[in-house]
Amino acid sequence: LKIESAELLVVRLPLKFRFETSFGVQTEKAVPLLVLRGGGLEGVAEGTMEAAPMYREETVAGALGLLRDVFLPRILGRTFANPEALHDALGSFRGNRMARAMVEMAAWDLWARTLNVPLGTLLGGRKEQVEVGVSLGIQPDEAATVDIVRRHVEQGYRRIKLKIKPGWDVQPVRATREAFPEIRLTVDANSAYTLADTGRLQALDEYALTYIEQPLAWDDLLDHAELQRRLRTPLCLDESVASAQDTRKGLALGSGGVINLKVARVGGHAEARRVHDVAQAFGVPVWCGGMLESGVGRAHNIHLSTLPNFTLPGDTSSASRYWETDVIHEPLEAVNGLMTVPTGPGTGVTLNRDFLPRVTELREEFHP
Ligand code: OSB
Ligand code: MG
Repeated sequence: LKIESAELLVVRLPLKFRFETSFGVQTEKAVPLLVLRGGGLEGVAEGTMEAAPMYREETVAGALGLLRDVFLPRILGRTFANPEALHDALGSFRGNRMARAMVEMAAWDLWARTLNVPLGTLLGGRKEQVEVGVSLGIQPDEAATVDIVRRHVEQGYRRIKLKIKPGWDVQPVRATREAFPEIRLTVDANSAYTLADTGRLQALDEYALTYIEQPLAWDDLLDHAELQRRLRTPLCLDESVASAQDTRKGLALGSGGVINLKVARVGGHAEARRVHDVAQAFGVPVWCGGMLESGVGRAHNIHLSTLPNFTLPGDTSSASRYWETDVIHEPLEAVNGLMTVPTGPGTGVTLNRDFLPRVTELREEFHP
């Protein structure tokens, strides 16, 4: 695994829908992409950090600075035994897992292409298709909620996740459950509640939710454990799990019964696999979360989801839901709630170099 050169891009894509969560409203996405080149091949990864540190502490600007000044200089021109060895070269740095994941995930893609195998196979996955659900933003009222749920149920999505926030929680859940008594339904609060809201969250126990995702603070496992004791519905941890160690601590404390596993949030594929394994040892299912990724990040997510303990539908819905034109050539479309895993080497997807210049706002080349 020789890293001969690198390319860093930031592209800006308009979202096809207005995505409202307890954080605020999103209508477009700045997508950082990292290309690592070696042996006539290239590996590509996507940064999932956002412009502002709302979800976790990382930002696009912070990641670009670190890649330029700290991470890329450590790996350019060097040869590594495998992607894990490359990641170890960044192993003495603290935090910034999404930024480090860009390097790690691009290295996995490059390595899988070098070995001429699909990334999922290299990671130890076996599925040819993965089950997917959909994450729906906050709607203006109950009728609009039921409407958008209906459209996605009709498209075959295997789980509906509704974003909630204090003051808009029981209402959309009750309306959706009354209209669709049988669907697999979940909610995601993106850390908008505190233990003082216990009553409001207990009210959700009536609606047979598969889980309640990240109700409490992004960095808090202890209060989630207390809340879990007060609820029948399993809690699903998202923001508050950044590593396999966090997973162990959270599950040992009883902070939840499900893990939303986002590969970039935990620092890349190797750590994601460790999170997957720790959860499995606790008898806890994982599912693959999303961050409104372009096709590059989406393809990485799909490959990771082929591991056996991904037993609940992920958030990796059809790319065409999000974008008029994606940054890759290949369509990533779910049919009847099943996403087919790309079969080519690596992620199996390739950058659309004709389209990219139209949406690129930053492009830098790096050499040893
Ligand atoms: O909490 O899972 C989340 C999007 C951006 C940031 C955080 C989250 C999300 C989503 C969307 O829920 C998932 C997707 O469709 O990619
Ligand atoms: Mg979430």
